[in-house]
Amino acid sequence: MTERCHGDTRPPAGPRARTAIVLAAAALLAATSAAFLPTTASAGTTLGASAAEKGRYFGTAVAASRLSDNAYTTILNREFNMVTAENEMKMNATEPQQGRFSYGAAEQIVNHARSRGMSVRGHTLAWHSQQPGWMESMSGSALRQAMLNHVTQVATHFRGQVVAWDVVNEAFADGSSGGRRDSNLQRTGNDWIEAAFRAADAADPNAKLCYNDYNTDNWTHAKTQGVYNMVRDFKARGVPIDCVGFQSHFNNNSPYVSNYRTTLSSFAALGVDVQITELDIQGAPANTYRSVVEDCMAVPRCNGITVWGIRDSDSWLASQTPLLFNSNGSKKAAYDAVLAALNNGPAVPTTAPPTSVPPTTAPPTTAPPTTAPPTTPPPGGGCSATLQDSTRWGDRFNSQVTVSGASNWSVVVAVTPPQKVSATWNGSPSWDGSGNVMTMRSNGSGNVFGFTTMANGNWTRPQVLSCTAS
Ligand code: 9MR
Repeated sequence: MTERCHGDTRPPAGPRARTAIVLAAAALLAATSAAFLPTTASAGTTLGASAAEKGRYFGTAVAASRLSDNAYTTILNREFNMVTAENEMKMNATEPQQGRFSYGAAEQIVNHARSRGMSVRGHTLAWHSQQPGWMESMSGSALRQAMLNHVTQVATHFRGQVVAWDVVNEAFADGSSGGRRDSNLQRTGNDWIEAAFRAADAADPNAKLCYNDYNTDNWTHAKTQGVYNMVRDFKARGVPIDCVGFQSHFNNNSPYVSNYRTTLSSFAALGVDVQITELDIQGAPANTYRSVVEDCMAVPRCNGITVWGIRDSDSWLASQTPLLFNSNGSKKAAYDAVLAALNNGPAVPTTAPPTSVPPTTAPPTTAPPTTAPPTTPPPGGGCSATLQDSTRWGDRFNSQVTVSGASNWSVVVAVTPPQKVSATWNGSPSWDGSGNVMTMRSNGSGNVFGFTTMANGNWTRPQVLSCTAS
């Protein structure tokens, strides 16, 4: 069963198709389109590669205005394999005047990310806040129509480039009511959220569609329960929802609590992926960061973590120094704790998640055996490379290649279309024009490299074509 990636056979739009597909995989949101490139990093040494090895992503919020800052992009390109536009995809940015869409800054971020093998989370299609002025003053059916048109236009524009959308952001009230927040959108009728999800589903049936909120981390809070009940209701009625985002802005007023793992697993049990979407923690205590990552790693459907900025100076709460890098770009203790928790965490088990609906396409009958016979490449200039299967998930699998006979080497590996390599580690990859033939060069990380292949319905084992000593 495949992750719904651009390039897959597109499923028919609509709740039934979505439900069947979504239930089939706890997924790395990594595979995108033909421009798909690998994550060039070493497992164990960067956040993105360490997460990828465990079937997850590690992302950050990015501001377009910072992409010209070399120190910023150096960390971004090295550490992360998922990107969220911090403000550039919000309603006021993408439709500043009604019917006039503006995508320049958002596209800068999308292009920066995708040309470097990072995936993109879209944030956000519908929200009571950061609306353009023309929308703020609207109400009733005109507002409903304008909101749905916005969702349709923006999701269509980025179709195939955004792996997950925060379709609706922050629609629940704080406090003890557990109900919806009052807003102009809410006043168009309680069904505005599901209407937005249906519009997004029709516009981009392959993107994961998420509900995203803050202060939903504590399982005992009314707001958490309110969102939970909505998601349960949506799943029961076939509203196309795939995931729930937990912003997880932790501070002294809204601290991390140990029932966070219960929250993540309880939502996941509803049949949605869960993602930590805007993580920052006041003071960045290493132990709390570690706990958050461990909680995600303990929940198979927690498939990714995004921190809300790179350096403390990039944070919306800079004075709280809540991020993983100092303002001068150096790694903080929290960074080391996060990296260790990623590396120590379990891989997503091959048996996860539970599926109560049969997949729309039959599971592969020609799956490779778990212990692969070594691949014998044609003789190269003094080295040989053997490929072994490693972890396998519902939509993708890892392979490990061991090189012998040289310390500086270059190994050519081919995957079978429509397979795509979504992440690599312990080597420097480059690609032929088709994107199906990868040349991996040693980068000082030893003689074993690995990569993740998105199956896209094809489970053929990748082939080593050659090994050349250099
Ligand atoms: O980080 C964002 C900041 O630059 C903006 O000024 C602010 C405006 O509302 O939004 C911040 O991002 C928010 C995100 O979109 C939704 N969750 C809360 C985030 C922090 O306020």
